[in-house]
Order: sequence, then structure tokens, then C-alpha cells
Amino acid sequence: MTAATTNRYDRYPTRSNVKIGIAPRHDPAVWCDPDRVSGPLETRLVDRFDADGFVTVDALVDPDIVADLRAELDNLRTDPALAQDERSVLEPDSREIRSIFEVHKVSPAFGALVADPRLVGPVRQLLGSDVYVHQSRVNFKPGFNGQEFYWHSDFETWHAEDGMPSPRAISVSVALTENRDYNGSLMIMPGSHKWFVSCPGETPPEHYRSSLRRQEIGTPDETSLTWLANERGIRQITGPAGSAVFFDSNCMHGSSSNITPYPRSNVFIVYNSVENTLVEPFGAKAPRPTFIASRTFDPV
Ligand code: 6CS
Ligand code: FE
Repeated sequence: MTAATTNRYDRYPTRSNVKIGIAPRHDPAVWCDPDRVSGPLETRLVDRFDADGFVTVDALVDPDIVADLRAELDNLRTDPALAQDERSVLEPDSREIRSIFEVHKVSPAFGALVADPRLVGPVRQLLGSDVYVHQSRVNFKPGFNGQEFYWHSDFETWHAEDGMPSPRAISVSVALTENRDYNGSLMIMPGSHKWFVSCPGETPPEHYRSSLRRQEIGTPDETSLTWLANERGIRQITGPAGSAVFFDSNCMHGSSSNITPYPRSNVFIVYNSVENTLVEPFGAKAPRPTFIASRTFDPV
């Protein structure tokens, strides 16, 4: 640990020498006053988010915008300059692009999506504050050989590697192709956001270079995963292009590989509360690059 990180009380210890296992979360998931819900989400959906850690929306983005974003996705995937850019992450076993980070800065079309009130409105409401973009990315998960994302809590990584103090962030994943139950769609353990799972292992230097392709450190032990899955089960998040899921930063989630012919492409935008801006990492020697974890905290 660096001098800056010593002597700091850590409410969510993970990695290095900490005891691994499950502890209750210390923070709420919903930060607005539930008795004074002013929209855009109705009380029923706020309560569901609180209980499950996520809510799904069937048609969040209009078909014409989805069509534009799909076309843009093809441009990005075949752009030779972008393939050389450090924001492009390749699949672990091939030269195919797995993800493009900071996509809201790379592409004006995705830039406009990030500011769309249909995405930002519910997030501001649930987090009870203004928000800024902590991370954005597109995930391609092509047909036949799109690789999996093993079980993890995003907050565990953002806390350990980026210095996010509390799980007061929400991700919005918008489907750009149909997400079916067999093409590698997202799986979430409902209610798992109420537990913090400390993970084994020490964060290696420049961990992001391998973890974004295949994560091995920052993944929970099997006993904890079994316990969480047995509590409330596993939900598979499916829906047509334009559908979306809003999920708490501490949800236990993952997705299988895609061996079907149908690509499963999504855009993933993470909004963090302006009252939860990043400090020094809690479980790594140096913070990750800002294209993965923004250190500019301008409200959307
Ligand atoms: O490391 C990260 O920040 C990213 N990795 C995963 C597997 N999910 C969330 C986030 O985009
Ligand atoms: Fe994730």
C-alpha cells in the first residue's frame, strides 16, 4: 500500500490479507426518501430496486435510436485506428474486440445516450443526487466465440482498484441486439447487492490489462457464490434491442459465453453519485487509467 492508503479505515475490505467471505452492506441502495417519490420511477419500481438490486425496462430506447447505435457499433468494431487504441479491449484468445471503453467520448451517438433523461432520470432519483459518468463501454460478445464474464460485483473492483468509497453507483445496460436466454445474456443474483463479498488475492500491477479480458482476481470464492445463489436464486436478464436493466453497483452478476450465431451486444454506462467521488484505491497500489474510471466528476 502507498502512504496515502495506510491508516485509512476501510468499510469494505477486500483482497490482500483480509478475511474472505460475506458481510452485510453498510449503505442503502435507494438514497431518495421512499415516502416522497417524485418520479420518474414509480414507488413500486423503487421498492423493487431496493429489494432486488435491479429493475428491467422493456423499451427504454426508441427503435430509431437503437438502429443508429447498432450502425455506430459496426463502425467502431471495424475502425482500424480504434483497434490500436488502449480503450479497445480484445478477447482473451483472439484478436476480436471484446469491449470499447469511454465510448461516450469516442462516439457522439453514444455521448448523446449518456445524457438521455430516460437513463439519467431514474439513476438520479435512486441515488438521491446528481451523478457523473464513472465508466462507459460497449461489449460486443460476438456469435460463436464471445467469451464469458465470470461472477463479480462491480463495486468490489471499483472500490479496490479505483477508490470508489461506497456502492452509490448504478449501471445501465442497454441491449443493442436481442438478449436471449442462450446468447450470453446477463445473470444477476437478486438481493445479492445487500451483501459485500470480500475476494481473495492481491491486485497485481496493471491488473486491468488482463482483468478486462478475463477476470481472475476480484472474483468471489465458490462458498460465498453458492450461499448467495441459494438465498434468492439467479435471474437471467433477457429482452429485445432497446430494453435495459438498471442495476446496483454491488449486484453479484456475470454472463456465460456465446456459442450461438446471435451476437449479444450491449452498451453499459455507470453513473456514480457526485457525493461518492473517487479517492485512492483501497486494494491496489495505483489507480486505473481514467478511460476505465473517470477522475473528472462533472455532473451529467
Ligand atoms: O473492471 C471493471 O471496471 C469492469 N469489469 C467488469 C467485469 N464489469 C464491470 C466493469 O465494466
Ligand atoms: Fe460487471
